[in-house]
Amino acid sequence: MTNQDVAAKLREVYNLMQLAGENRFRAIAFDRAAQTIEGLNDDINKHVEEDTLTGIKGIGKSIAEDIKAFAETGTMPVLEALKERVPKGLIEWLNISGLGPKNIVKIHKELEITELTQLKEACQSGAVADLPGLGQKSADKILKSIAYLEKYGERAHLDQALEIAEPVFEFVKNIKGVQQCGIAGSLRRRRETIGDIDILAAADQKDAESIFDAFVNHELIVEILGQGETKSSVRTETGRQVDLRIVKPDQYAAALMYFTGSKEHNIVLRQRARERGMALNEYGLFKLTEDGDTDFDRPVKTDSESAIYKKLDLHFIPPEHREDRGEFDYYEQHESMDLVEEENIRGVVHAHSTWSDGKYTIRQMAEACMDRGYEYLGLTDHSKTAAYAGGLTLEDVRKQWEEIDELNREYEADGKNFRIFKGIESDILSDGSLDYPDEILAGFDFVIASVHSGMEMPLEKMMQRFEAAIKNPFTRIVGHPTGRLLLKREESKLDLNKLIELAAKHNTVIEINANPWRLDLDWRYGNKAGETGLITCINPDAHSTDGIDYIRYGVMIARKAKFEPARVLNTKSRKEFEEWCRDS
Ligand code: DGT
Ligand code: CA
Ligand code: CA
Ligand code: ZN
Repeated sequence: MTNQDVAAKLREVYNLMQLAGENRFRAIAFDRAAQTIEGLNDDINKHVEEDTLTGIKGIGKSIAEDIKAFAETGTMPVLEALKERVPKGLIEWLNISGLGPKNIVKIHKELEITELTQLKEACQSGAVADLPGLGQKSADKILKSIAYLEKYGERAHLDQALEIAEPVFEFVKNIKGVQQCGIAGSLRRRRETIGDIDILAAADQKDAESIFDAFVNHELIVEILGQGETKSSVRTETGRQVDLRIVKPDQYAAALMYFTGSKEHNIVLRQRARERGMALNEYGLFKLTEDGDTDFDRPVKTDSESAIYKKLDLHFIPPEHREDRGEFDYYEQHESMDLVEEENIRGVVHAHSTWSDGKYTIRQMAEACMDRGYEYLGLTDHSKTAAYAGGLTLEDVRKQWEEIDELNREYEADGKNFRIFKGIESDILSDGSLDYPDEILAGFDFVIASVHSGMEMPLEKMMQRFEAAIKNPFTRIVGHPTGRLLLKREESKLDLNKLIELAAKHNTVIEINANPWRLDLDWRYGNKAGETGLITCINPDAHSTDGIDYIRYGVMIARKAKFEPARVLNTKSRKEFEEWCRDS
C-alpha cells in the first residue's frame, strides 16, 4: 500500500461521511489525515510496522486503527459500513458547485434518485424546484453546474488559469479607484490545477460599485454567478470562475494573506497569532480582549504581508510555500530560500523533432531555442519501441547524429554560443532495460529514460522496473516518473520517496516535466528531494517550438518544490552541461 492509497481511502471516508450525515468534525479529521499522509516524507508501511502512526501530526488513535486495518485487510470497517449506507452515484454529486451534502441527501431521500442523469431530469421536470427549501432558482443553478461539469470538469490546468487570470488582473488593476490589486488563491500558490481564480482589489467603499460594474462587463466574462457588496463571481468564456473581492485599503494585506491560503497554512497562522495575544482574520491583525475575543477596536498596524509575518515571528513566506509543509520551521529561522528563477535556465532539455513525433525540424527547434536566449538544446526523440510516436530505428539514430554534427559545425563556424546535444528519450521496457544496445546508448550525449507503456503495473513490479533503469549507467535522467496526465489520467503506482532516494544515490536526475498536463515530479515530494540532494531538470518535453515555453510552468513547480538553482541541471551553462555529459 502506498501513501497515496491510504490518503485516497481516508478521503473516501471523508466524502461518504458527509453524505451519511456524520458528525462534521469527525469527517474533517479524515480529510486532514489524508492530507498529512500525502505529504509524508517516509513510507506509511514503516509507521504501521513500528506502530508509530499516532506519532504523526493529525493521526489519532482511531484513524491509526483504520490505517492498520487497511494494511491488513485492504479495506477499513468504517468505510465498508459507510458504503452500505451511501449510494455510489451520490458521491459524484459532491462535485456540483452550489450543492452541499445536506441538499444532496434531501434530494436523494425525497426523490429517491442516485444518479447524476436522474438529478438532471429532476431539475428539468420541476421535481427539485418543488422540494422545500430548494426552489426553481436552486434547480437552475444545479443544472448550470452539471452542464459546466460535463463540459469542462471542475478544475483548470495551471497554464489555462494563468491565461485567463493575467488579462483580467491587468484589466482590474487599471480600473479607476483600484489602489492595489493581486491574484490570490491556489493560482498565487502555483498549484498544478486551479479550482477558481481569486482576484483581490483594494479600494475605497464609494468606488466598489463602479469597479464591480467594470469587472462584470469585461469582454472575457460571459455570465455573472453572484454579486454582493464585497464580492462578485463570474464565469469566463472558457467556463472558468473568477472571484473578485474588494476590500478597504487598510485591510488589503490581511485579506491578501487570507485569500491566498492555503486553508492549512492559514490555520497555523491564526494559531501563532493567538499564542502571541492577537487574532488574525481576513480584516487584519487585532489585539485580544481579556476574554480572549478579537478586539476590533485595537488593530495591530500592519501594511504588508511581510509585516504580518513579522508580528508572528516569521520571515516572509513566498506564496508557493504556503501549504503547511514545513514552511513554518524554515521561515522562522531563515530570511528567504534560494529558489530557481526562469532567468537561471540556460538550456532546453527534452524536446522532440520531426524525427519522431515533434512538429518541427531539428534546425527549427534549435533556432527557436536561440531566439529565446538559450545556449543549448538537448534533443531527445523517442526510441524504437515507441513506434506509435515515430521512435528512431538504429539507422535513424546514426543519421540523426550526422545531422546534429552538421548543424553544430555550422553554429560553431558562425560563432554562435549554441550547441545541440545528442539525447534520446528511451522507453523503459517492461523489464526495466533501455531500448538500444549498449554501443548505441554509449553514442548519445545523455539518455532520458521514461515509461510510456505498461503503466498500470503493480507497484512492486513498477519499482523494480525503475530501479533497473536507474541503475543502468546510461540513464542520466528519469522522465515524467508517474506518467500522470492531470485531470485526465491517473498516475502509475510508485513509491516516489523510494524512487527519489534511489535516484539521488545513483546520481540520476529526475525531471520536472513542465508540460502543464504533467508537472511530474510532483512538488509534494520537494522536501524529500531536498533531504536527499536530488537534482532535477526543468524539461519542457517540447513537441513544437511553442512547447519550449512550458519551461515557465516547470519553474513555478520547481520553486514550489524548493529547488535552488544548483539542484537544477539546466541552469548549467553550455560548457558545464558538456562536462556533465562527459562525466557519467
Ligand atoms: P481552488 O480554488 O480550489 O484551486 O483553491 P483555493 O485555495 O484558491 O481555494 P478557494 O478559492 O476556495 O479560497 C481561496 C482562499 O481563501 C483559500 O486558499 C484560503 C481562503 N479560504 C477560503 N475559505 C476558507 C475557510 O473556510 N477557512 C480558511 N481558513 N480559509 C479559507
Ligand atoms: Ca481559488
Ligand atoms: Ca474562490
Ligand atoms: Zn518526451
